Amino acid sequence: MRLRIQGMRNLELALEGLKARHYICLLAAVGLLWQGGEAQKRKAPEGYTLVWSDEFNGKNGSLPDASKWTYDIGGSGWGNHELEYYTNRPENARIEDGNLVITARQETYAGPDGAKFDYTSARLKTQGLFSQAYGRFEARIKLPAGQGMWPAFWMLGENFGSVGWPKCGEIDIMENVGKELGINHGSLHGPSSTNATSDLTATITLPAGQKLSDDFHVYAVEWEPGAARFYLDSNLYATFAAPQWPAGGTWVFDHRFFLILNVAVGGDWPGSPDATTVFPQTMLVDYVRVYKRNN
Ligand SMILES: [Ca+2]
Repeated sequence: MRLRIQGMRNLELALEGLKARHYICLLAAVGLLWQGGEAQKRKAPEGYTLVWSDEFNGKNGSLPDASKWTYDIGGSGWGNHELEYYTNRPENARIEDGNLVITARQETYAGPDGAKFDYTSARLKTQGLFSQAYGRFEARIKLPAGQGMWPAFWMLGENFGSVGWPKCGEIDIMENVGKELGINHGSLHGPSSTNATSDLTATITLPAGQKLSDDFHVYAVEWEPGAARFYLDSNLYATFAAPQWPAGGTWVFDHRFFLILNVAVGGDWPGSPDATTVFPQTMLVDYVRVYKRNN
């Protein structure tokens, strides 16, 4: 902000007697100044170097960057009896005011086989476009709210297509069920010889009844060989290490993972929306940034 005010004063002073060409040059210079401020805000956490990001700063109404994101499309229930049909329409995922906006809508929507759904939403992923083993993965997100909402920022092993779930591994950086307005869940899921999955999971609750849907928060995991640390903003709330992994399970967190952002509606965990649920609901994502640890 300081840079911008300085820039505006310089602009006013310099405007007197300048021709349009000079004015445009000056605007470009102010732009550079302001970008400098943005770059400073984007400074990597200590010990890390930024390797991939999407700031979602494209034109209002535009689709997410196709070089970075692809979609899961359909209404299979996604293994959890979810109620939504995921589309790649701008009505369900678009850029608005510097954010990716994923919108869960209540509407009648027919899939290609004619099956009808009561809700639509979107599920974006970097599968086939970007994946990484280890590092810091973070997103600044303002959550939707309400019974039946199930927003998530998470990752699956890149080998999902060949070995399937849960052998590929799952890292959940942000998961929230809309009836728990102030609670974020961070989890690791893997295969098990004795149960359906092997898991470690933890929660962090905002103080004083605050809601995750009231404001943006930074959800992050710092992942390295044999360990993953989970953060909400600057609060470290869980450290999961390979030696803690449940008996019968396998630590499957030593290969590349890709990113997923979605808002599910309904399903086994959150339960269905009810009369209290307000539609549409939006998840706003200001940015997703991935860092590598400096060694
Ligand atoms: Ca942004």
